[in-house]
Amino acid sequence: SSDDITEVVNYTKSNYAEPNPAYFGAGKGMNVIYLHLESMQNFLINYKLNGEEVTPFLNSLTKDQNTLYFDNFFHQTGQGKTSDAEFMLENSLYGLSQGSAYTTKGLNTYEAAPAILGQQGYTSAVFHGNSGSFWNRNEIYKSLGFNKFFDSNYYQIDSADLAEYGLMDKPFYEQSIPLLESLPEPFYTKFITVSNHYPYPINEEDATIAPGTTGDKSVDGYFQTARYADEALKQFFDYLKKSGLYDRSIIVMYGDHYGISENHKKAMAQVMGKEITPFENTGLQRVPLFIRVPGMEGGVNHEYGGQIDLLPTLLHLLGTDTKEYVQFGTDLLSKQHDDVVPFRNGDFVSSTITAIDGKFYDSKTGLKLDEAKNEEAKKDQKIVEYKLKLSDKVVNGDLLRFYKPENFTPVDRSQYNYNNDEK
Ligand code: GP9
Ligand code: MN
Repeated sequence: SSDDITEVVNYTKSNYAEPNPAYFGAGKGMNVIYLHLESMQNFLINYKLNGEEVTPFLNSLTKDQNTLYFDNFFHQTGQGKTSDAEFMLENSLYGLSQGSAYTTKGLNTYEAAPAILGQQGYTSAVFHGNSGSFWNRNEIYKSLGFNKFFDSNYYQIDSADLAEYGLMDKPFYEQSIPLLESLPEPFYTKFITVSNHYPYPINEEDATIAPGTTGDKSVDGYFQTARYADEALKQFFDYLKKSGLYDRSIIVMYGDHYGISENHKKAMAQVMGKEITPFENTGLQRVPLFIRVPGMEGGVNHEYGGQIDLLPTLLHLLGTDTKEYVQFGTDLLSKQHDDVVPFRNGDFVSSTITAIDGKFYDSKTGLKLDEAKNEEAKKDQKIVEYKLKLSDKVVNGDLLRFYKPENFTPVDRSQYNYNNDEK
């Protein structure tokens, strides 16, 4: 109802974090290229397997002059996995506690990145070498305002290049180039990769690093498919540099969710060299985040944050204020960024507190918090629950129908057609 949306808007306005002048507009007018790093966990970054780097290219970006690498960035997905990650970064709304909002709420009204940027002259597109109906993308992308959706129909997929969830990353990027070049600039794009997907199978000729030695097949293979994904990325970056796009594009890379689930604790204990306690398991929900902006000062950023924060962060880099929008995250680069990161099950993590199942730990030491600190944690816990509840109200009640930000033209789904009927 309209009362509900008033409560939501009051809350998100009070939670708004002002842009940091050192970054606001740093990428104004530039293209946006999101590279979705399927199942990439942060422990892989700078990890050495038998003395060898697993992701040498991503590792090199942690030292790139114009790249910010966030090493305390968490995925916040639930059952909707990839689709939850996408949902958060396009909307700064949480995925649902059950199922996938992409699937069940595809026809809602949204105020998503492609629509916001579309009104500033951006053309938006998604590239994905899988069938367009997977996760109901071909429907919800219209509601989000994506102009184009290049799904598997737009790619030549030989059986040798076919992974379980679509075209392998190297041919995927290669074949995406002419499609990308068909777009007018500036563009807002997202490339959704699939090679590094559970259960991490790989052909011998694609494997350029030896498997892990835990004896757990998916954990051992994960290093090899992650290496392949890293090589594919490097190739795509080579193209971006050659074409000049590199110098006029913001590149954002994020891990979408964990690759190795809790069912593989034993093998992961070997990988990490320590027992995977609930506290360690929470730490393993870190996913890499890289943001490259030409001309921006890079470095390693230790701020605690999550996928919900991507949209306001990006919009501020583009010089677009976010005050009028209903967004549950806050700009990672803002001095007022809220570093409490809710997980979809109500647990949370911040630079000081890690909350798991109602128990509170010190984020630095992993030790249980003492009574005095527990009180602060309980307050954070309440806020986390309130945020998730409010976001759920928006999504379940389709509340953005009742709220039009100033200068925002609502998306008309009937204007979009992707020609990606099933083959
Ligand atoms: C498939 C892909 C995988 O199109 O994006 O989704 P996931 O299984 O990781 O949620
Ligand atoms: Mn995924």
